Amino acid sequence: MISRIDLRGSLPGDLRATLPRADFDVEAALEKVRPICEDVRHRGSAAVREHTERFDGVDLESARVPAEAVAEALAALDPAVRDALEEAIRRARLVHRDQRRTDTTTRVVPGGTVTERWVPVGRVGLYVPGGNAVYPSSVVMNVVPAQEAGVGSLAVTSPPQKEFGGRPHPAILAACALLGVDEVYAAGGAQAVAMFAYGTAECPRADLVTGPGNIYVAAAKRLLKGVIGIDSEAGPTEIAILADATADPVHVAADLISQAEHDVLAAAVLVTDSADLADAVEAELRAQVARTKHTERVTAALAGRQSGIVLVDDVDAGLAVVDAYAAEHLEVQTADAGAVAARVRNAGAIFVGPHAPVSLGDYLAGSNHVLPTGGCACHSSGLSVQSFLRGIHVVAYDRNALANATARVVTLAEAEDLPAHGAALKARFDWEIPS
Ligand code: HSO
Ligand code: ZN
Repeated sequence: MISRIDLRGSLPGDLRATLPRADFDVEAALEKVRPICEDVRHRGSAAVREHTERFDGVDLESARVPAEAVAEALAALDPAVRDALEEAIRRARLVHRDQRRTDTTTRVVPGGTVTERWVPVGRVGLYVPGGNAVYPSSVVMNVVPAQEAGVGSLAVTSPPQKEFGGRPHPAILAACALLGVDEVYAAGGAQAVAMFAYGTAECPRADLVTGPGNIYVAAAKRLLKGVIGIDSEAGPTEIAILADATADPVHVAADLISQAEHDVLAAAVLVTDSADLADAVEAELRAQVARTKHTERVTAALAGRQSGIVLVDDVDAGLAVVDAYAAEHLEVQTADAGAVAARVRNAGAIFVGPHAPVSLGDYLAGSNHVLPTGGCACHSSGLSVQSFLRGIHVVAYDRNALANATARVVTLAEAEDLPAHGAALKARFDWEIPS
């Protein structure tokens, strides 16, 4: 059902290579998406339409979802789902509002200042996946930070669904309407990313594209990065749980299954110093997997090479393992979980103690669920207000301050054999300019 990796004794030198990870070969998908992106670049909407027909099986005269259809989806939304989404939005806004940055001005020398001015990206394209599940919660997680950052122009795209007349799932449209977003497109895969990157007759180009997607979306992001800004490539979801003998195996198993439910490539990793807990969790997995709705998908994810139970000597060794793994989501279910969690260096998000399962964060904790996967948590953060801002340095020096800097600038410019750099300063003070 789930493999075991026994790291008791001593930890291997290259810990990261020992740990399970999904086969998510973005590089291999690049060649497939390249012609699609090129086609959208040259033929715009007509290319988006053709690739949509080819991959999603629907022929759409226009990828743009009419604004009335977005509003109608909200009117038809189940009131309980509406209530839950509204509360998710409210909590996410609280957290993301607090992330807003204020400009800072540093007086470097008398008469010389550098201000860091935080400016929102002008236009953002937000990708909401289709696939195995429907993700109105991902609409919330993308739109809320963008709005709190002050992004002026927001467009959402999501793959068209045959059973909904070629539009994205109504719950996605309804979530857009709840958030006040009425520019929505029915496009998925590489063609949607290219649509944002190059712009088409019906969709103006965007400066940045964010949001998770499948391997083709990740490949298109890698290919078009530079033409358009990206958040991260986002691979299959991951949960790691660092647990000791105090953890409840019923909870641990349920949480592993909760993320395994996303995808056959989803990763569920338990790191523990308790062989008894490992046994109890395995027994629980067997029992709970049999009862869960998406049994096949979950079984495949748990049995995949990306999942496993890692046995370690103690919590310290467990911390070394979870840091090397750098999970998208890390739960800490140990004695004194807060103190243990505080020592973690690498994770997309950390869930502390018995009452903070990842599913809470997926929907309602207020935290963001668009997080770095595939070990990228050792260098990247999840989506936040910061993802939608640029810090612009504004340099203001008066004549005196510049005069005082000139000799050193000239020295450094000459050291780099770039004398015209120095000359630009000298010209302001009638110093001799070399010919
Ligand atoms: N666990 C996913 C997000 C999600 N879960 C959406 C349910 N809906 C990646 O963080
Ligand atoms: Zn999830």
